[in-house]
Amino acid sequence: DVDPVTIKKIEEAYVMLNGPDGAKCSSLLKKNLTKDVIEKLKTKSTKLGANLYDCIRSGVYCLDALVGVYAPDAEAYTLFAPLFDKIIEDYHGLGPDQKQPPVDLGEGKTKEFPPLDPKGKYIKSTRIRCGRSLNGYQFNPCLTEDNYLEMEEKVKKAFSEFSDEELKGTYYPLDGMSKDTQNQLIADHFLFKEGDRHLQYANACNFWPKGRGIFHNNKKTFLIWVNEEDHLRIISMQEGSDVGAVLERLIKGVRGIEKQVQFSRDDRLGWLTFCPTNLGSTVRASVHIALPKLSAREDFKQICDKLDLQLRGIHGEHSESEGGVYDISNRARLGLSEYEAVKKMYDGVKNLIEMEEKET
Ligand code: ADP
Ligand code: CIR
Repeated sequence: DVDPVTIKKIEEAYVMLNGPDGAKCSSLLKKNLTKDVIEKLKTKSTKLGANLYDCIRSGVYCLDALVGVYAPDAEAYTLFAPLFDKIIEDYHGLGPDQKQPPVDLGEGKTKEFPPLDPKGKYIKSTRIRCGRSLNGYQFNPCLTEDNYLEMEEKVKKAFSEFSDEELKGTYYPLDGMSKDTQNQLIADHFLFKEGDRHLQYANACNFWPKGRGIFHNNKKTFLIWVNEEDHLRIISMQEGSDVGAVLERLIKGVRGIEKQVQFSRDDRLGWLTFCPTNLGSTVRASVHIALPKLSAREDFKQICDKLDLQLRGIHGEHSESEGGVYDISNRARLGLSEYEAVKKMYDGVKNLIEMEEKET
């Protein structure tokens, strides 16, 4: 099924990752792409024609990847399970016999998350996002230009139907947006960055900027990214540390859009996303936070790891901290509900603040 040139590229990827060129690579792809996995999977392809090389291409080119794989289509998660399941287990801790629990967005429970830092000493802002894939459409590498344009039309229509005042807003297509506007939105943490290498090497940026864009309300507290890494990224964010308020708005948004559009869900993997790290609840709840004493400790990253928290830089994934401000979020998204994912971040960050206050 798979042509010999591609099979050779898969075999060469193994040699490269495990040779001198791959010495500095510590991705989950490198760890889990064993000879045995390659033998099992190298000749397989999905109904849409996606093969193992399509799944690993990003991690082969981006040796700084943490993970290094993407699913070109939904079938890839099952067809290439010997690779994806290992990576999913390493990243989320979801074992082969475990599955995503039912949806629990936290409705009626947002009062459990009062402001984490009421005096505003540490936390600058709070953001919760989730991802969704439109039913009937594949992931980025398998989408045509027409698919992108159709999907954009569908979701634009859905956005125009929001009835809640807080959610109402405007859709801004990337195609035709001035560079200044785009750069300002990126700098202010509202819009996805341009030219992500990991996505480009995954063939996820075809026909860019066609069909891509951002919807947001006036206050920029409710935003939706269209056709970047996932079909939709639904985002609620605001200054300060009121996690409950941010979650409340996200729930309203998710419920609002669900009335209009159907999303792809898998019984075991939950909401389907392009990257295996986002499966399940798809929730990344984060704060921008400065913890000067704690973050000066050599074991700061290990402290966060132990609390199942992920550290990112100030401009998101693969960026650096600036002025001592970090992006700290829940790490796992699969195997726990949306509510539990937010709670992981909430309890973990609460813990970090207590530790900061005890440091001398
Ligand atoms: P994602 O969260 O969608 O996985 P990124 O890590 O690239 O993607 O972050 C996207 C943008 O969201 C970046 O500009 C990042 O700085 C911003 N961001 C993340 N968390 C917060 C937060 N708590 N407050 C403000 N901006 C945030
Ligand atoms: C990587 O492997 O680094 C990128 N493909 C992004 C992976 C998801 N991000 C993450 O867990 N921080």
